[in-house]
Amino acid sequence: MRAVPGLDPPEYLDWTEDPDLVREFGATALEDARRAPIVRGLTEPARLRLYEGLVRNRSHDLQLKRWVRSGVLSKAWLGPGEEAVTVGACHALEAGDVVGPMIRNIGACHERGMSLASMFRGALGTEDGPARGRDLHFGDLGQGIVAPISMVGSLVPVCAGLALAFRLRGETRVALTWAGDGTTGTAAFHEGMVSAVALRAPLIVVIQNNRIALGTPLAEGGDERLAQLGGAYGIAGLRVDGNNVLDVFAGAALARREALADSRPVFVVADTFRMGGHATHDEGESRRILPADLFAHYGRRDPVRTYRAFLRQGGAGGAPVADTVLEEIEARVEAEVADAEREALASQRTSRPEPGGAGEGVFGP
Ligand SMILES: Cc1ncc(C[n+]2csc(CCOP(=O)(O)OP(=O)(O)O)c2C)c(N)n1
Ligand SMILES: [Mg+2]
Repeated sequence: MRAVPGLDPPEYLDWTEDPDLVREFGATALEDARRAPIVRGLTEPARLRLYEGLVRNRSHDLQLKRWVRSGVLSKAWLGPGEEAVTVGACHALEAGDVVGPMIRNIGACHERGMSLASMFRGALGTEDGPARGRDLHFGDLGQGIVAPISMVGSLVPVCAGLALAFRLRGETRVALTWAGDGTTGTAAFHEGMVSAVALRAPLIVVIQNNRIALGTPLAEGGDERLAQLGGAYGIAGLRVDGNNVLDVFAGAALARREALADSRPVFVVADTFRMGGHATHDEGESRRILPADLFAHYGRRDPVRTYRAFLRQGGAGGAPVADTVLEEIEARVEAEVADAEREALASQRTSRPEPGGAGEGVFGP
């Protein structure tokens, strides 16, 4: 897909295909004996849907950033470089499963059924948006998408409760949520995990280790601590390459199987990197406090472009995909974003929330 000067990180603007990294991508996807058959079993349409999801997630974020640059929005929370952690996990779920995305996982909304137009309306806070302009954290319970909760960690007990309800009703459903490296230190995360283990809830928690929490870099040894977190709760913890959408997909699919078979929570620990700031306001700070070689390392492993190169080459049970097929996907998503942008901007003009209705549809005294 096209890189956009001024919006994409410099590493993506300079990105060139590295045959060794494309080979590494395929090898990683087949490294684990239990995950390899899941990867090999992916049909071509399913592989292409994963690519489309990555392009949609990246394009969504670029549109929000465009709006920040042009003054339509004051700020946006984006996830450049982390898209595979969201898209791979969502595609491993079945209809009826529930997701609880955090700010870095907004792609879960479109990959689980919300339209980009609705999401853009949510970002612009319009009355006809998913939260009716009350909150920028939106979801759609009708489609199994719990809205993010600002207080990090709080989605873990909420999703544990949903998963418990599925088990008690004898339903074959799981709840999946994401928790950042920083979030694993909260009481809510711990309380949610202890409850899920004790009550045998089929909950998947994707530990999204992007090596930073706001402006606090991961402490030395943090990677290993997170990889072994499952031991603290006596549950399985699969470790996946968070920049490899096939590995995340297979890890999450396996986690789903195990969570349901054994009625218990499972961790999927995804190693990745935040190529931007916590939000659009502090991108410069990230560059100052994190080592440049981390940006270089993960920049070369852009989850969207590396997967595209892998698809073109073929491998892991898939035939080479023609450029025209990939270009057609990119053009389709580009048109989807342009239409959604137009619709949401029209809503911004015609569907502003009335101040007098601010108390409607919200909990409060
Ligand atoms: C309970 C709580 N404490 C502090 C904050 C402020 N805060 C928002 S995001 C964030 C960092 C979270 O880091 P991490 O879990 O690694 O997620 P990331 O932003 O890296 O995806 C913090 C401290 C919050 N929202 N909730
Ligand atoms: Mg983090």
